[in-house]
Amino acid sequence: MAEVVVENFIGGKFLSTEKYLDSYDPSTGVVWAKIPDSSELEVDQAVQAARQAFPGWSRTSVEERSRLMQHLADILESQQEEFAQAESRDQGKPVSLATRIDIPRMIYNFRFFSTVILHSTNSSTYLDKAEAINYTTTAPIGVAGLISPWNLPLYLLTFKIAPCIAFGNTCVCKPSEMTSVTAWMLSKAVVQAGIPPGVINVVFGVGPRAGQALVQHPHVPLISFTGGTATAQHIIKTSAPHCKKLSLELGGKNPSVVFDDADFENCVKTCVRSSFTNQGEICLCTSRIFVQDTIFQKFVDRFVQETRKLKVGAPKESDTNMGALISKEHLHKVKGYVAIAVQDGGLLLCGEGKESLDLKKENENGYFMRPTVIINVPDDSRSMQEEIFGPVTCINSFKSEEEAVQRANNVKFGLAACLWTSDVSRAHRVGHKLEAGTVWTNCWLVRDLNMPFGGTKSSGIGREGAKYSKEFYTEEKTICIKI
Ligand code: TXE
Repeated sequence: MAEVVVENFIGGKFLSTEKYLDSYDPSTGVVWAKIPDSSELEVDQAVQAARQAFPGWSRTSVEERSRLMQHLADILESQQEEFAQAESRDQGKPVSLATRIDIPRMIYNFRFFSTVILHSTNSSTYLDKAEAINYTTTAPIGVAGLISPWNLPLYLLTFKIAPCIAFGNTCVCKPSEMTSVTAWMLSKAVVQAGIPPGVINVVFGVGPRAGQALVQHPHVPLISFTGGTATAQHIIKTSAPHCKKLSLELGGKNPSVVFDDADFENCVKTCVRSSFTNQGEICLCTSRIFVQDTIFQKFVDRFVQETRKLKVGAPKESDTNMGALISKEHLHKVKGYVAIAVQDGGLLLCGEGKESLDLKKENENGYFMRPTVIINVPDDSRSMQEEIFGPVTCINSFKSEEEAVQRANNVKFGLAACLWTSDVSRAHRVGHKLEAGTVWTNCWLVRDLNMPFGGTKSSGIGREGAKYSKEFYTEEKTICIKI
């Protein structure tokens, strides 16, 4: 019997559906929630509710929108513990990680964008020869379709909802069917905060049905999507007839480039964290490490030593470093990439196939694997080219800076990269050459929402963050007046 039965949130009301999906607790393999299996009917109901709410919401003052978002953040802050527990049950991540990262970031997303709109300005110019002034106005666009993935469920969904409603749009959200419970909990907080009915709507279900209905709905002019590149390609194709505005935040195959003048201990520990946080299920995680040959063996030895210290087990235990992967199918996919890396010539040093798991009885049917380190995998191996999206890192050595840059860039992705050196000139020089939307130097996952966030190449289209979200979630117009 499922502990939780999720309902669609449409026009401020919680509505049941005829059909439901099972949602599993990844740490036990047991069904813990039932999720609505919505069709285009429910999606259309949600779009109509969002359309009805749009005129009122778009005319609401920025001060009032900001106040309501801050009030929502206050309510979420008072419920952090419940959200962290539910996020962990849904996604398999350690409760400690949800408590430290996911839930505070959800709250920060609302607080940050609620203040951005209070200081937003537009541009103007004066043409002296024509004796004319030009100025721009920005207006919200309408109903946004917000489609989010399972790895950071609330972190990424609210990174869409917050700017969307802050700039005066309304939205229909479609969270991943594998992690829907906390979006339903968020909906209850939205009601408590007094955000008008229809401003935020949440429809649950599988991508090809509910998600697809949103992508193809004629009255949803913009789609913000985070997920796999293959799905994004399908969304581009099927939304094309409506010329929709798209923001696509996709996968990565992120390199870390380590020179022999790096701050060694900090570098090793941060590379372990960037490889295995959230079971490696973050688009910004490191999955390829290139180490200068002069320190390669020293680095590998320390990296494996630190990796072996990670505790894999029950997400609710405070000393758990790595929880369960999202699903049985995903665990199988990730293990498949380990086999490919070894078949292609890589040397397995620790993790899957090397060390056994030490799980409690209740977790024996969970989707766990040990963090895995493989060295000397050829660059053209599928495990070095494709996004694994799990706790697997491949480490290779390089001789020259040119070789490191060429190999780090030798993938179709370009989301993020890390660079480790104490040489300031090299930090700038190599940072400019790495093909990535974000390059972290001597750090990882330091995020400033004022700065553009998004990938190059097959890692996505568009940028999100303060002014960049304003560009996506509003339409700019130029008014020219003859003096
Ligand atoms: O993504 P999907 P998944 C990558 C990662 C992962 C792969 C697949 O490599 O292994 O994507 O993950 C909805 N029309 N990332 O399965 O399938 C779906 O219901 C409309 C990187 O989670 O793309 C879910 O809500 N919507 C990424 C969302 O799209 C559709 C984070 C993502 O599902 C749809 C997650 C359709 N036809 C995965 N099909 C990152 N950059 O963080 C599916 N969906």
